Amino acid sequence: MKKYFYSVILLGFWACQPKVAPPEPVLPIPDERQILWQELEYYGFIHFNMNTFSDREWGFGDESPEQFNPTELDARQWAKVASEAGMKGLILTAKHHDGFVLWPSAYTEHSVKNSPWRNGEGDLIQEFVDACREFGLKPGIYYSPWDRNHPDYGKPEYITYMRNQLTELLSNYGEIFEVWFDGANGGDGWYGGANETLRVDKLTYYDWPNTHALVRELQPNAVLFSDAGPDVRWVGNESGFAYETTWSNLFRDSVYAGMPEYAQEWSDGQENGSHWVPAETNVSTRPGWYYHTYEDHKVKTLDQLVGIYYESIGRNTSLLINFPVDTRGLIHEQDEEAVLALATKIEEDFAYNLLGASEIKASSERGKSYETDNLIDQDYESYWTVPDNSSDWELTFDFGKETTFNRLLIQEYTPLGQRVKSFVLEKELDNGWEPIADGTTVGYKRILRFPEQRAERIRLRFLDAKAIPVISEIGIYDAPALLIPPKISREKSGIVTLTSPDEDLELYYSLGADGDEIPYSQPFQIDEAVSLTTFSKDPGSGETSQKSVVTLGKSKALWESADEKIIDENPQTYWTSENNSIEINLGEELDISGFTYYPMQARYPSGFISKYEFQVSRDGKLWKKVSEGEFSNIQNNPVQQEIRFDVEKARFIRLTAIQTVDNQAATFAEVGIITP
Ligand code: FUL
Repeated sequence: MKKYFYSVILLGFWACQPKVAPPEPVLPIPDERQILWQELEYYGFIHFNMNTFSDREWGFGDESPEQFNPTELDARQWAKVASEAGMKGLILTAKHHDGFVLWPSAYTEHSVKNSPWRNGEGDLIQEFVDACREFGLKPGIYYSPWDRNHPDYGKPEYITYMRNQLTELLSNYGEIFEVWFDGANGGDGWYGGANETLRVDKLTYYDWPNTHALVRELQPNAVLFSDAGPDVRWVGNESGFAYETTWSNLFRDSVYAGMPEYAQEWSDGQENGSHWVPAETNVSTRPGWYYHTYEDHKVKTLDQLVGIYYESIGRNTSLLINFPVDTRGLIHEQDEEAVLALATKIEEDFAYNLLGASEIKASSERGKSYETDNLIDQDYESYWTVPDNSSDWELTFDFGKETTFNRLLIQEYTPLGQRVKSFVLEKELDNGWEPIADGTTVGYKRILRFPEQRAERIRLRFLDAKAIPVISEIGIYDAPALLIPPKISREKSGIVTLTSPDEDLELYYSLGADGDEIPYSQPFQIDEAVSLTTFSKDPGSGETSQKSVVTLGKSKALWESADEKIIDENPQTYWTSENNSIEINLGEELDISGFTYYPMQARYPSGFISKYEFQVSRDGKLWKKVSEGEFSNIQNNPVQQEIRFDVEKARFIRLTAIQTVDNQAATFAEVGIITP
C-alpha cells in the first residue's frame, strides 16, 4: 500500500513537470571549437614583422634579418592594452608574405635568430604567448602561405617547409586558439634571388586537406581561418563591416582560400549553405596593417570604431582589430587610446538592459524549460522557443512606464542552427503598433541602432525563419549619444564644408598647428595645403567631441584632366581609362614630392592599379619618370595610396597603370599631389 502511495506521488510529481523535448537542430550547426570561439567575440591582431622596419605593407622577400631591430619591444604591453580593451585573444603575424619568421625556426636563416634583436637569441612567439597567458588572453598565429623569400616557393618542397614550420609553431608554444591562413598572392617576389613572378594554383598547391589535418592533429581545439574556413571565414573586406544579412552557413566545398570571386559572391554566407563557417571581421586601427609614421594622424576615430563594432559584432561576426605595432615594438599611444575609448563607449551603451524591469509575454510558450525569463538571464545556454509547428513568434515587453531606448540586441541559440530570416520591432501607440526597426538574419548576435524612441510597450515579431526561432538573449538599451567631429567635404574649387548629423551641435575648426579656433558658420575657401582641425561642441553641456585632424592638399581649382571625376575631390565617383593612364594639367608649375591615388570605391570595383608608373613634365611634352612600384594589398584594402619621392618641378603629371589587379582597364576615383 505504502509502495503504491509513493508511486502515485512520484507519478503526480512527474506529471507536473512535463518534459518537453528541445527543438530539433536545423543543420548545419557549429562544432564544439566553433561554439567556444564565437563566445570570444572580440580579439586583436598584431601586425609586427619585417615590414615594420622596411616601412612596407608587403615586403619583397629580399630584406635582411639585420633590419629587424625593435628598440623597446614588450609583448606584455600588447597583451595589457588588448585585455584592458576587452579583447579575449591576440593573433600575431608569425610569418608574413616576405617570409621573415619571428621565432628561431630550424628551417630558415631568414629569422630573428640572425637579427640584432636580443642578440639573435630572441623568440618572439615565446614572448608573445607568455604575455597573452599572463593577461588571460588566448594566443593565435597568423601564417602567410605566400612566401616571397623562399627559393622553393611554387615547388612541392615548399609545402614540406611550410608544414615543418607549422609543426614548430603548433607544437612548441602550448595551446593556440586560431590559426590564420592568408589567401593573398601578388605574384612577384625575390624567391631566393630568382626575382620572378610565381602564381600558384591556390586551390591545389597548398594541399589544404592535409595541411588542415596537420593543424587538427597538433591543435585539436584551434579554429582554422581562411576565405574558405574550414572553421571561420573572411568577411570579404578590410574596412570593418559585415553585411546586414550574414549567414554562418556556407557552401564550403565551393570556396577556396584566395579565390578571386570570394569577396563579391561568398563573404555573406548562404541561407542553405552546407557547413557552419561563421565570419570574422578583420580591420586595422589605421589604413595600413603595418606601422608607418605617416599614418600617425590616421588612427580611426571613436565614431569610426563604434561603427565598426556595431557593423561586425552587431551583424553576426567576430571582430579582429589590428594593432600596427611600431618600430619600438610597442602599440602606439594613439592606437591604445583609440581602443580604450571604444571599450568605454561600448560598456556605456550596454550598461543596463531595460527589459530586466519589464513584464514579458510570449504569444506561445513551449514549456517550463523554455520560458521568456531565459531571454534576459545573461545565460547563453538557456533559451526561449515555441512549440514545434507553431507559427506564432511574438514577444511583448511591458515596461510599466514610458521608457526611452535606441538599441535592440538579439542572440540566437546557434548550437541548434541559424534560423531567423526576418524580424521587426514595434512600439504601441494609442491606435495600434508602429514599426521602429527591422532586420533580416540574427545568428550569434545582432544589434540594431535606431533614433531614440519612447514607449511603454514594445513587441518583437519574428516574421520568417527556417524553423521555429530559438532565442538565447534579448536586450533593449538606451545608449548615450556620441559626440563626433564634423564631416568634412571639399569641392574642386577648394571650398570646404563642415556638416554634422546632429543640427544642435556647434562646429569649430582651426588651420595649421597653432591656428585660432573659429566657430563654423558657412563654407570657407582653402587654396594652399594645410592641416585642418575640427571638432563639435554640445552647447547644452559644453562637452566637446574628439578633434579630427586632416591634411588638405593644394586646391584643384586650376586642374584639368580628361574627366573631372578624377579630380573632383569625391572618391565615390571614378573614371575608367581605356589606355590605363591619366594626365593632369596642374595649371601652374609646382614643387611636388609625391602623389596620391584613390582606388574605385564600390562593392564590386574593378581596375585597381597594382603596379604603377608616375611621370612629371614642365611643358607637357618632355616627361620624366619619377617613381614606379606596387600598391601592396590594394585589392583587400582599397584605401588612398600615398607615394613620396624627392621634390620635382611639375606643371603636368601622368599616372599609368602598368598592371591592374584584375587585368581590367584601370579605374581612378581620385588623384592628388603631395607638396613639400
Ligand atoms: C591580407 C594581407 O595581404 C595583409 O597584408 C594583411 O596581413 C591582412 C590581414 O591580410 O590579406
